[in-house]
Amino acid sequence: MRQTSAVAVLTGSGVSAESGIPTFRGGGDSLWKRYDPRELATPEAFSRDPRLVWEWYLWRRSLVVGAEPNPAHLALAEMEGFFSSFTLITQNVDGLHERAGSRNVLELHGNILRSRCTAEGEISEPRRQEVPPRCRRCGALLRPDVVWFGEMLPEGPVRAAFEASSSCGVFFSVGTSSLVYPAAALPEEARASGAILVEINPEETPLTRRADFSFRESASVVLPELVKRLRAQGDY
Ligand code: BV8
Repeated sequence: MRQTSAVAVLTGSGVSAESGIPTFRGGGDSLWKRYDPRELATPEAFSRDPRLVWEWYLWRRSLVVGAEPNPAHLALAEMEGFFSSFTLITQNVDGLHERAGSRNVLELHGNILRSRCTAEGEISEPRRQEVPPRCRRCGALLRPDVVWFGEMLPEGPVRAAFEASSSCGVFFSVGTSSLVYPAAALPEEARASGAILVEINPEETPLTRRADFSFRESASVVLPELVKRLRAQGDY
């Protein structure tokens, strides 16, 4: 870490797990264990049953609103100040990195707290409390401003994420099962460009055998410890 000036970090839902937000594949004790997120987070599910999809997102929004950033989020926000180039790329839609103080955040999959008009494509607000909500400007259905399976990711954040991955000295993959593309291609991009690849995950993933270091531990333990050592040794 002391030899590099550029760090990139990819986070997944495991980073928010300790803020009380269930991960996708962990199942957890979530009310929606009977539904597979990969079934609900799709345009097909939304056109088939917008009310059901909105009930799922409104429930998840209530978890996000009630959640606080945990030590992993806070450590990443502090680490940003240690390097001249630090890019935080997240698959998460909960906005907890920004709430923890991270500034250079790339939201690859959008943000669950924003709604978008399905007719105009713009960010909008509901005209009144109804499910599914409708656009206050034109009355069309609103949708959560997130990227569903089968949808393209936002071009700007994706380009910036690949640029950061291919130009960093150290790349961290934290709290992600490394299954969802194109996000899961970023660690490979970093490695192919000569970066040191570090994984932090209590479980093994398809990335584990490709990583230079893989900590079989939770993010809220490893990241604060890493920041503490960097602060102690560095002239940060
Ligand atoms: C795309 C927003 C181009 C919504 C999400 C067939 C048809 C169409 C597409 C595909 C297809 N086959 C494959 C694809 C591509 C597809 C894909 O990758 N599918 C996978 C399942 C195989 N990708 C897409 O569709 C993407 N778009 O490719 O467009 C295209 C277009 C048309 C046709 C073809 C291609 C869009 C992907 C974005 C989907 N939206 N979220 C919402 O949130 O509701 S993805 C969703 O999964 C979340 O963003 C989540 O972050 C992400 C990845 O999951 P993880 O974050 O890794 O979470 P997970 O639960 O899996 O793992 C948690 C990990 O944390 C675990 O490993 C656990 O051990 C660890 N953990 C737990 N506790 C801790 C911890 N780690 C550290 N500390 C802890 N305390």
